Amino acid sequence: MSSLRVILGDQLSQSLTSLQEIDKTHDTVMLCEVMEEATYVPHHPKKIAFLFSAMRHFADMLHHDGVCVRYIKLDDPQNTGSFTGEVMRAIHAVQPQRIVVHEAGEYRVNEMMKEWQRCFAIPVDILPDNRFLATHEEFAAWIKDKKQFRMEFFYREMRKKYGILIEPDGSPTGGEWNYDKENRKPPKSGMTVPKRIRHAQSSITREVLTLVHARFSHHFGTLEPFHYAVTRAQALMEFEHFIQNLLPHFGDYQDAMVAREPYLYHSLISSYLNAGLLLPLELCQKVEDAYRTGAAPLNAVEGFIRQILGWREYIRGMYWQFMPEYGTRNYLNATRPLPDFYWGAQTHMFCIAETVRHTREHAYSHHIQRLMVTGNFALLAGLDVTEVQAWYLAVYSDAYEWVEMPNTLGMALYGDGGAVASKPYAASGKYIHRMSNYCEKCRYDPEQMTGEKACPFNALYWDFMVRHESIFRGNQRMPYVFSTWDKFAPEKQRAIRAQAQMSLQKMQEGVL
Ligand code: FAD
Ligand code: DLZ
Ligand code: SF4
Repeated sequence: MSSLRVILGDQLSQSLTSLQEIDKTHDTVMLCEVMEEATYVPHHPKKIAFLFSAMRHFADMLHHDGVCVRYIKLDDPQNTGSFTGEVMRAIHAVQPQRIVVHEAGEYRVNEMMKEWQRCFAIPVDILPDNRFLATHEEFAAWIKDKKQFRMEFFYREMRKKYGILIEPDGSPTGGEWNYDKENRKPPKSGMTVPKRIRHAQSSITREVLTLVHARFSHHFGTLEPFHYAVTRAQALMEFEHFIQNLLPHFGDYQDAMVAREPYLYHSLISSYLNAGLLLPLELCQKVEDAYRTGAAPLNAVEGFIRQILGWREYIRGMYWQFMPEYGTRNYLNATRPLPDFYWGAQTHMFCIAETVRHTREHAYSHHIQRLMVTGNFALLAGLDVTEVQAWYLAVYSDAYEWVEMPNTLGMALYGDGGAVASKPYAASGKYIHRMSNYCEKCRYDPEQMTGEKACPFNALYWDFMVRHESIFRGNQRMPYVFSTWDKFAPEKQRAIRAQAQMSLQKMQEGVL
C-alpha cells in the first residue's frame, strides 16, 4: 500500500516510526513550509529560518538516503499556505493509498489531522510520537487519583524506568534524588563563560535567510547573525561542546543571570531537541556518562537530567492531560494589556530590557530570565494570560504550544490554579538582585520599596499578594508572606499599594 508520510517541521527525526517503516519503493515523504504555521503567531525570524533550514537539510538527507521526497517551499507558486491545502494537493499529485502522520505537538494541529480522518477519501493513520519518554497512557496512569501533580515524583518514576542515575540496588546515585539546592549560586563577579560554537551558513541556510528576510522582517527579532545548528550532526557537535566545556558549571549557575551573557552555562539545545534533531534519551545518557567518567559533578549532571527526563516530559504530560480546557484557564483573572516593552520599547527596568534584548537578538533567553524576569513581572502586574502566552510562543526559537503553555500559564503565571506550580513564582527585586548583576546597572534601586527610585518589582510583589490574599494566605508553602505583611504599619501598607498603582500607571503610559 503506497503511503504519503507527512513530516511536520518539529518532527525532524529519522527514528520516527513512520520513517523506520517506510517502503522506499512506493512511499513519498512530504514536508511543507506554510504561511499558516509561520504566522499563527508572529514567530521570531530566527525561529522561522532555523526551522525552514533544518527542514530543508532533513529533506536533503532523506533524498540522499533513497527516499522519494516532496518538499514544498514557502515561495512555491502553487503553495496553498496550509497543511490541509498541501496534503490535498499531494493526494492529487501522488495518488497515495493512505496518509501516515505522527501526532502533532500542538493540540490545534492534532485536531486538524483528525479532521483529515473525517474528510479525506483515503485512510489517515495518526501514529504516536515515539520520541518522548513517557506515553500519554503512562502519564494518565501516574496522574490518576492524585490531588497534586508534583514533577518531583513523576521524575523519580522516570529515573527508575530508564535506569538513569540509578545504582544497582535501585537507589538514586549519590543517595539523593534531587540536588536542586546546589543549583542556585549567584554569579561571581567578572565571570567569563567559554565561547559558543557558531555554525557556518550552508547555501541552503543562505537561501532561507533571504526568504525569511523578504517575508518576515516585520516580525519582532533580528535575523542575523545566524549561527544555529541546522542538522543533527551540527546539533550533536554543539551538545558535545556543552558537555566538555559547560556542563561542569551548569549545576552551580543554573539560576544565575549576567548582563551581556545570554547563555551562561546553559546547553542551548531546546530548539534542536524540540525540532527532533536531538533525542531526549541520548542526551540524558551522554550526560550520565560524563558523570561516570568523572567529567562533570553530580549536581550538574542530575540538574540537567532533571530538566529533560523530569520537567520536559512532565510539562508535555500536563499539556495533553488537560487540553483543550487547560488553554482557557485564567485562575487569577489577569487581563492587563501586555506593555510595549515586551516588544522592545524602552523601559528603565534593566532586567526586563536586558532579557528582551537577549530575546530579540537570539530568539533565546534562559529559564530564569523567562521565569523570574519577564514571567515574574507579568505575574505581578496581572498581564493578560493569553497575550503573555502568545508572546512566549512567538519570540523563542524553541517554542511550541505543548511546552510553552504549561510553562507560561502554569509555572510563570499561576494561571492554571497551581496544577504545575505549588506556589506562585512571585519575587521582589531582591531575588533578581541576588541572582544577577542587573540591578547595579539599573535606574531603580532593589532595596527601596517606595519613592521615585524604588524597584517596581518590590511594591508590585506585595500588591500581587494582597490582591490575591484569599487564595494565598492559606498556602502552606508561603508561611512568611502574610505574617510579614501583617507586621507592616497601615501607612506603610497604603504607601506600598499606592506605589504599585503608580508603577502600573507608568507602565501604561510607557514610562516605567
Ligand atoms: P537548559 O537550561 O540547558 O536545560 C536543558 C534542557 O532541559 C532544555 O533544553 C529543555 O529541553 C529542558 N527544560 C528545562 N526546563 C524545562 C521546562 N521548564 N520545560 C520543558 N523543558 C525544560 N522550553 C521550551 O523548550 N520551549 C518553550 O516554549 C518554553 N517556554 C517557556 C516559557 C516560560 C515562561 C518558562 C519559564 C520556561 C519555558 N521553557 C520553554 C523552559 C526553559 O526555559 C527552556 O527549555 C530553556 O530555557 C531552554 O534553554 P536551554 O536549552 O539552554 O536549557
Ligand atoms: C513553527 C513552524 C513554522 C514557523 N513553520 C512551519 C512550516 O512551515 N511547516 C511545518 O511543517 N512546521 C512549521 N512549524 C512547526 C509547526 O508549527 C509544528 O509542527 C506544529 O505546531 C505542530 O507541533
Ligand atoms: Fe530589575 Fe528592579 Fe533590579 Fe532594576 S532594580 S534591574 S527593575 S530588579
